Amino acid sequence: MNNKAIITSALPYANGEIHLGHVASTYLPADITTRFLKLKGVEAYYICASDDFGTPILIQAEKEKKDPANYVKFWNKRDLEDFIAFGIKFDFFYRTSSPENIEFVQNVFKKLCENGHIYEKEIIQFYCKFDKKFLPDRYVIGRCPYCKAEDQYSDLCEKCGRVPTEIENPRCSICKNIPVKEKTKHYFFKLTNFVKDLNQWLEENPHLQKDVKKYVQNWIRDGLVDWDITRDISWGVSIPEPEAKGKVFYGWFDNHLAYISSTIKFLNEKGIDGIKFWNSADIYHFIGKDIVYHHYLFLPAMRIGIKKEYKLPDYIPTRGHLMLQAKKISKSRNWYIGLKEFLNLYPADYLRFYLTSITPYRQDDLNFDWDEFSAKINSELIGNVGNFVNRSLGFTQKNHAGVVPAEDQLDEIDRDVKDKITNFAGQLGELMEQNHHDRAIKKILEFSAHFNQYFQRKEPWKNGPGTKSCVYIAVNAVRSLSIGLFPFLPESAGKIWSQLNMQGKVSDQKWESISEFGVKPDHRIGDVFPLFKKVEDADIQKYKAKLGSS
Ligand code: B3M
Ligand code: ZN
Repeated sequence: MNNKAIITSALPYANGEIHLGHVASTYLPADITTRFLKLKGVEAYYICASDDFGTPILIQAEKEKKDPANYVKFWNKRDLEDFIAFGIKFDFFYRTSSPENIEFVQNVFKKLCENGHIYEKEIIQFYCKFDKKFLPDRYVIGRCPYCKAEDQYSDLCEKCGRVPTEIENPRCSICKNIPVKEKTKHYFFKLTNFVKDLNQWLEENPHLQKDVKKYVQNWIRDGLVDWDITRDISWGVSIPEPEAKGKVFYGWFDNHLAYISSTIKFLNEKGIDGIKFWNSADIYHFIGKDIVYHHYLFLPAMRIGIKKEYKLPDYIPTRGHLMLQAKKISKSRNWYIGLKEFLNLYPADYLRFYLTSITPYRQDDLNFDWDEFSAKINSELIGNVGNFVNRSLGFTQKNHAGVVPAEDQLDEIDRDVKDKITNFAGQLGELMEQNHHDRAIKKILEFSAHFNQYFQRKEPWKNGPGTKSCVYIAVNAVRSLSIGLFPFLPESAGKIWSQLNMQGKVSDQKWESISEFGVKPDHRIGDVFPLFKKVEDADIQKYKAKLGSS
């Protein structure tokens, strides 16, 4: 394992609130991995930023009659607040519209030009004579040529999900007049220059997911197309060429460069050489499956295009989309749950537990189901983990005056469960390193269930021979659980740690110490209280009914 790592997750567009669909596949897994790596002693930094530029954002800001710069500033702040409430701990959260990123993007463009990867071409674009504007992407609405749905964007039909080649009955989305077609000069990135290098990188990188890799290799085989990186709008990184006045870069040209520019700024300010660190670290970009194309093709091609001054990613963990009650999440149809709204109902750890346990390390879609959420929290988190922690610590408090006894005698069963603790750090760590967070959670549940049975079987309340060993072992298993749970449920892990009355913070422990017997005889534990509160069915039915109606 590399002792340095940079972790990023897809940058949220600064144009609306974070909802459950955003967090399941990217922010939460990235946060869990970062917390794990830190426990492993890796110098790991989790870097993110708001994605501030692009046509959809400009349109939204105009609709709300706001200046785009103020508009994105608002969402940058709000998004970060929501992430923090969810226990997502970025080391740095910046923005794609930062001066550092703008300068960096323009430099990358110049280098790509020098290296022969950019060319100019005249194209035909819609133009609105009333607004005196070119109309890229979402500025044109019309009828979808495939499903005939009205009022669809020219670059995406939200009804059938296809990308229209040419929208029917086009209109300007601002004034609804019919646009004309005009010539404009655009810059293109020669993606086709990189077929060989991309194939080689895909082939040689051992950490990329196999199924995603296959996909991407097929795209390359079917033929890549050069990429129009220009937009005739005012909101974006301006193109540093005198003849490109009034033109900006397409949002996907600049946004992923903020992974690098934000990291460099953050590290340099810490007194660390940012570029050197980047190039010697493992690089992780956590994404959802809808942006595979951008992260497996554009992003590496651009880094190769500037002669790999910045290392290519080692890991691009890609996960599927979250559905809600088996239906596609849609903000316009009000079929979504805002993160903030959810966290007003339940603790962050409930959601972190549930989402992790239903999210495999694959591209399959996932489903948030209120009843399943309630069942999992009540039976697994509370009935298993909460119960074991509470009964062993409660028993120690009540029957041993809160003082952990020394082992008296050990039998086969005791030795067997002690082995479980000794092997736990390695077994759990292996799943974490392979990015299988769902399986790791399952392993934790198995561990806890096993110790629950052990406690039950040993019947320490009868106070027979071996009781002291049982209490000693059980309390130590609680300690192991606390550290193992920390990446997933940081708040609850902290509570367990303080009920154990251990020194320091659980976040400062070493992963390997999961397998140590760190609670010594004569140690006095702290106050014991239930970790979780049951999810009530009446509430769940209420929330279910509310969904989709506003
Ligand atoms: N802002 C959001 C998305 O398409 C987009 C990600 C940028 S990552 C560099 O999911
Ligand atoms: Zn118009």
